[in-house]
Amino acid sequence: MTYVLENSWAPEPAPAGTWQITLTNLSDAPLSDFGLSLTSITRIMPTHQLRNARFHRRAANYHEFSPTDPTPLAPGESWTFSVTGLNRSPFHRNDAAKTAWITGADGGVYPVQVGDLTHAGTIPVLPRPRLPAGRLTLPFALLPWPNAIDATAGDAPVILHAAAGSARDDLRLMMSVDALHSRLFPAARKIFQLSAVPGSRALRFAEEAGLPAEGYRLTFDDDITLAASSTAGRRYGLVTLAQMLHGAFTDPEFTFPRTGQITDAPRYGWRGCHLDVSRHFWTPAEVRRVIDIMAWHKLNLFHWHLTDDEGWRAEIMAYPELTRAGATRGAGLPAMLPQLGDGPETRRQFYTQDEMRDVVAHAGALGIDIMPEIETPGHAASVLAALPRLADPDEPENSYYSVQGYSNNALNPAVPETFDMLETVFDEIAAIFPSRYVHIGGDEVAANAWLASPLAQALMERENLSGTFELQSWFLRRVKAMLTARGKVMVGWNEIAHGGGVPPEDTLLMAWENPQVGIDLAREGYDVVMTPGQAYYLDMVQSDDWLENGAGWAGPVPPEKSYAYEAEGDFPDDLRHHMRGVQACIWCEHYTTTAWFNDLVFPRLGAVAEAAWTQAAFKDWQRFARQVRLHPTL
Ligand code: TNX
Repeated sequence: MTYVLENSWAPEPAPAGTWQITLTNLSDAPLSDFGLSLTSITRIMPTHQLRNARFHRRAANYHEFSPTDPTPLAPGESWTFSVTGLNRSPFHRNDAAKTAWITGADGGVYPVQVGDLTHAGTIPVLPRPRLPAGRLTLPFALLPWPNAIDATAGDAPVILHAAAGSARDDLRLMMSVDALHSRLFPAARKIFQLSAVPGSRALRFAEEAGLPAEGYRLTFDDDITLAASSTAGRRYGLVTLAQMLHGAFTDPEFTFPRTGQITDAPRYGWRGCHLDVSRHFWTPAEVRRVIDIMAWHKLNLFHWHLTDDEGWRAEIMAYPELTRAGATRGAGLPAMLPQLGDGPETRRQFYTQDEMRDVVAHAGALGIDIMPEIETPGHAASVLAALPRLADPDEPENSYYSVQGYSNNALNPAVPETFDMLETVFDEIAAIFPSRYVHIGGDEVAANAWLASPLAQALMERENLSGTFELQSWFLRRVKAMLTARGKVMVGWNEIAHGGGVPPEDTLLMAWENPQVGIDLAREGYDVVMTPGQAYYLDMVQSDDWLENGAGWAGPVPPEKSYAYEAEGDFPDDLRHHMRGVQACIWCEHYTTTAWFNDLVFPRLGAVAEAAWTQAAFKDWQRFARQVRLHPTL
């Protein structure tokens, strides 16, 4: 690496301060006639002021500059420039340049090593430890904590074998949980056996119709009996056993019960986890591991955020452009430029339909439903880059911007092919995903979207619609009809209710902007899943210290805050039946590596999982802190 970029930020002048960037030439040759490209989530606005550099273009996070001074940069020399007129103040070290590269006069592209954003004039505070040492209430490894447990501690760790005469379905289920455990902890000893071995205890399966659908009862005696009324309940009972055995084998403070009982069932039916694969692509193997981790946490719904401005990741046979151009980012490409920590290289990243089917089967075998998300009408820059004919040709460029800095990024309701494309996409998606639920996005359409589109204007006049959100509601009602025709429930982000919304029957909205929004939606008659950024967005920073990674708009969200949050808390009694459950969201603008994934997702995913399963009265932060460190990471 022979070029280095360092950047710092100072708060003056208000409102968003000054960003200073220094490029140093550590190579042996002078650098002349070059351009600098960088990706940065803090962006420069059209009205910026630059010193010592020329600005060439910006597309969302992607920026291009060059020096105003044509004198070559000699070996060892630096070029410093500064800019004011930023979209907002950065809060943390990863809020500005994430990646950079130089384009030389010869057309060659050269990597640049990028330092953390520093805060001019202050010494950063190191983030504090996120978890206390914690303490055990009972010596059993269990997370989420069961809703009733009364058991005595055993001494030597045991493994379990299936009682003679067990049904083949039960044996299969037992082996599938054993395999899950082995995938999550490849170095750990196996926990379940089909046949007895010295020292093993027998596990008996019993059918008990009176137990709740996802519930189970474990009775510990010389033998162990697992009673349930469904496969789901039996699987959760097996995961409970697996967790306790794993803990007993790996941490001397844990044992396995000798006698007693666990009677358990989840607090909420919707126990979700979302993953954004658009901003940062996760391979099918990584997605399967996320699903394995969910199964270990007794979560049951995987929300696969397959499309967004930054990339369309689902192969659609009838529209190959969507993954040809719409899944490809790279320097110099006409459709989509590098973003959010990309280098200059071209990367085309998407899931084939077979890969998606494999993931669906993998999740299904673990009792996890997969809800696909196809973002409409906003967050659709990748669709419009792939299919430019879906834009109104007479809508001026840059006529509106999304919060993420994309211009003209919403599907246009007045372009008839928009609906043909969606019909086709939903047909293919419905053939891959058996879930009753399809998420259609609906968030963050710019407040002035479509207002400069003559086609949209004409439609609004014809339909007597006023403003962006009435047009959005008109659009979403048509989308809802498409889903109803396919037997699907329409799921969306809370803004779906804007401008008149859609009929609440068979609609489920996710309250993300803040908890109150969820209550307001319930009052309007919508069923809601609570996923407020202030507690359950796992991309939020975990303290306000400069050296944290993550987003700041709803933060900071330390693990204790995620844990303590009670989604039901402020719901009036008469609206509580609309609250279907809770969900963690893993947005990936800041997730440039697996290490960052682990740093941001854990232990907060465990906190959401415990809120989803365990009744409020049995939550205990200190116990959680002690338990959660036994859980797997990516
Ligand atoms: C808001 S949540 C968004 C996402 C971002 C997220 C970052 C939502 C429905 N829209 O597009 O990734 O904030 O925290």
